[in-house]
Amino acid sequence: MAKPPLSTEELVHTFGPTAHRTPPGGWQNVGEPDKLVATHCCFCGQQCGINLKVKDNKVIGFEPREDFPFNRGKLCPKGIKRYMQNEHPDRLLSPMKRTDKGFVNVSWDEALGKTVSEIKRIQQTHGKHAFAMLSGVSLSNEKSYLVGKFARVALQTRNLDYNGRLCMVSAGAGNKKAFGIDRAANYWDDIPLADVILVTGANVAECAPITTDYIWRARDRGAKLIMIDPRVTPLARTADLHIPVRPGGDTALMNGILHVVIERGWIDRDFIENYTTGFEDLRNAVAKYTPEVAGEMAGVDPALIVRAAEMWGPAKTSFLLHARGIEHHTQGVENVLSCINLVLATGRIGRPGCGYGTITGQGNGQGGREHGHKCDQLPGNRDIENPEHRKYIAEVWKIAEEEMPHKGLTAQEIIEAMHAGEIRGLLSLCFNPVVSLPDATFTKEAFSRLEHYSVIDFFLSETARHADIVLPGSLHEEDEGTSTSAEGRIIRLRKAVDAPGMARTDWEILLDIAGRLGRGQYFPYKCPEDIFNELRVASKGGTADYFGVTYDKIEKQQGVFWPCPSLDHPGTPRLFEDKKFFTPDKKAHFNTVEWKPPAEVPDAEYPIVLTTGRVVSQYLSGTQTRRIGGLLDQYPEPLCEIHPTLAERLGIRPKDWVTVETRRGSVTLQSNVVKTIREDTVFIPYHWADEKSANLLTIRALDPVSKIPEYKACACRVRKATV
Ligand SMILES: Nc1nc2c(c(=O)[nH]1)N[C@H]1C(S)=C(S)[C@@H](COP(=O)(O)OP(=O)(O)OC[C@H]3O[C@@H](n4cnc5c(=O)[nH]c(N)nc54)[C@H](O)[C@@H]3O)O[C@H]1N2
Ligand SMILES: Nc1nc2c(c(=O)[nH]1)N[C@H]1C(S)=C(S)[C@@H](COP(=O)(O)OP(=O)(O)OC[C@H]3O[C@@H](n4cnc5c(=O)[nH]c(N)nc54)[C@H](O)[C@@H]3O)O[C@H]1N2
Ligand code: SF4
Ligand SMILES: [Mo]
Repeated sequence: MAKPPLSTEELVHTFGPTAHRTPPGGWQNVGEPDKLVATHCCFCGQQCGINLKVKDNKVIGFEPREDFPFNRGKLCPKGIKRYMQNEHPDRLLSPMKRTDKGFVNVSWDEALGKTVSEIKRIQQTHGKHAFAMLSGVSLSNEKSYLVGKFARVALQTRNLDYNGRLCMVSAGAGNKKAFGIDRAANYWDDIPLADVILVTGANVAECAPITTDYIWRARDRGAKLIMIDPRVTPLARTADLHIPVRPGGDTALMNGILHVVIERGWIDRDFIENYTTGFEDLRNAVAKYTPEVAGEMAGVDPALIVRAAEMWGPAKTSFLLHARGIEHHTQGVENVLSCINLVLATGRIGRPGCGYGTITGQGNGQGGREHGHKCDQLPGNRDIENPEHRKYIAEVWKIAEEEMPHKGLTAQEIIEAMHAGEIRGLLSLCFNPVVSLPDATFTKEAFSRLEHYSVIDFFLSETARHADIVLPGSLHEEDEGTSTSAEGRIIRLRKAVDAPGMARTDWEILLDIAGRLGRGQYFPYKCPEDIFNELRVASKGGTADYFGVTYDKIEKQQGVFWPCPSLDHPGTPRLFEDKKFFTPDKKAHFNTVEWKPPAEVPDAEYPIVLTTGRVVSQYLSGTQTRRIGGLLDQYPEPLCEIHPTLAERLGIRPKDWVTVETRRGSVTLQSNVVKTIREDTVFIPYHWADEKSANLLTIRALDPVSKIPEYKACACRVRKATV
């Protein structure tokens, strides 16, 4: 039977009259703290150091943490306000079950008993894999590792995947293909040493705010900055060169730049010959990407392509950074490879000031993609289909290798299987797919069709409204653990307070479920450090090797960069210094990539390109940041960025209400008429839910390799709204 999300009235019944709107509040900073706890921000992959002020087991404020080398006291607006969640009135304090009158509080025993009886019922009737798990990488390394093991050993399902599937997987697949390892090649201290910095598909100032400081330190030394983005983002306003690529044009653009670099003889022949493979194929392929041809494909002036090559080509040191702007595409992996090709052709990697990196997204976007959280992966970034890898991890987990499930479905494919009735039950934590997956109407239908859904969260997310059982989990500051930042630096998250009310730490909830499933003997942990110590052994010998990392070492060194294969190893801030790569032949691989248009391109009916992304004051699906008044004040509602020329043609004035329509749905919101966007493209941030959700519009088209959705390009039409 279809189960719709709970309505406003039902939520009011559960929570009282404030529940249906997002309260502007949060906890107010009052009184002197009892203690300061040195930890890190719970939001983005920069993982800034922060001191939490604690009084009477409550987080009452923060202090900048000057001692942490990455951010040295700097924070962005989200970091400053993050402490307001712990005492928030919406905080889930008790397990709940769905009734015909809304959610009612129940005991842990009842909530977990129901979850486990439904897992058993569904698996006995429809097979083990009919019960799936979805998770996320705001979780610590310990929890990411635990989730991977829990799904395979306790649930015994192959269908586990994570929200990094919407985020880091194109970069991961590209990095593994080219370098054999999935991590930024350098720590950020190399950025200020670069003479030219190329940033593509990354709104650095709003989404990786502290990285701005590293780029500006390079600028202070006279470095040149190239920004590639359909919008003139805040950092692009200070760039030497901005290339307003048409969404989806990146492979053509990068091939065009490489074409000119080769033609002018700016390649590093010695490096290419001795340390790489595949250059001749690539050279032949990019021969046709003249600036004119590439410019036409990418929708930019060919002169800009030549200019970029002239800045990048002859430089002595350089750094290339990218993020989701090039990765959220059906050609996401190839876009990444086109960037790596340029870096390799000029041989500027593995040396001071010479580097490359994808900027990770979520707090533990790096670590969370190494420990077996993905449907095809085992800890240490091992392959779940590789017999040796399976054998090694089965031994660590003390199960027979035959018991280890094989590769399962990716996140979007799990939703499709729920929609098709093949997956009938779900346990999720740390993921809000109803807001964050493309084509939200379809996602909601899929959730309505589940026979059973249990969710672990600390706020009632829009997805949790579909749940049968809600389990109150823990915030960042309520647990110990580690996380791995964009630089590949493993850091310590410290517990500041206990989880309030009946809420429990996420890992304790999973252990309880494992015990009730009769699999408790495989999860004998007393604390997160026990889990970490098993993770170290499980990762040993894998590319993401954490064996030499201990809690103590992290404290002493202000973080440890992996790979760190032994206890006396200091960690690896800069990869490839010995010009040895992690591929079987130890060489870096060029990959020939040809440009293809996005899955849906503008036509007479839907003539405009829609692209989506973020604003500085909101975070992801907004479950957390839409509850923090000070952040909401900065950007309360989603706006549609539109160029004045396009706006005028459509009869739209600043702040007019406009309706944006695609083949999936429509959204009505206010216009934000700005000259900083291409004339053929509109941009909508995606942090809002329900009728304001940008994902009502986006398309369910996936990269064939990484299975990332094409959030950054689809076709739309825009009209003035009829109010
Ligand atoms: N404030 C804030 N910070 C965040 C987050 C957040 O939600 N809010 N989320 C974190 C997470 S999980 C992530 S993944 C990162 C994301 O960080 P970013 O990837 O930097 O952010 P986005 O806004 O998704 O997209 C970046 C840029 O890509 C551009 N773009 C769109 N289409 C194309 C294209 O085809 N080619 C190119 N070259 N550019 C294009 C957009 O105009 C946009 O400016 O941010 C992290 N930090
Ligand atoms: N249109 C469009 N859509 C996008 C994107 C885009 O650019 N455009 N970006 C995509 C990207 S890059 C990403 S990363 C995804 C993110 O999408 P999601 O992962 O769905 O977004 P979050 O808001 O992080 O959802 C996490 C949920 O987990 C909860 N949570 C956070 N920390 C914890 C924890 O420690 N324990 C537990 N139990 N729960 C926790 C939060 O309260 C929230 O409800 O969105 C994607 N969706
Ligand atoms: S959101 Fe990111 S940049 Fe902002 S304070 Fe937190 S970790 Fe730092
Ligand atoms: Mo992300």
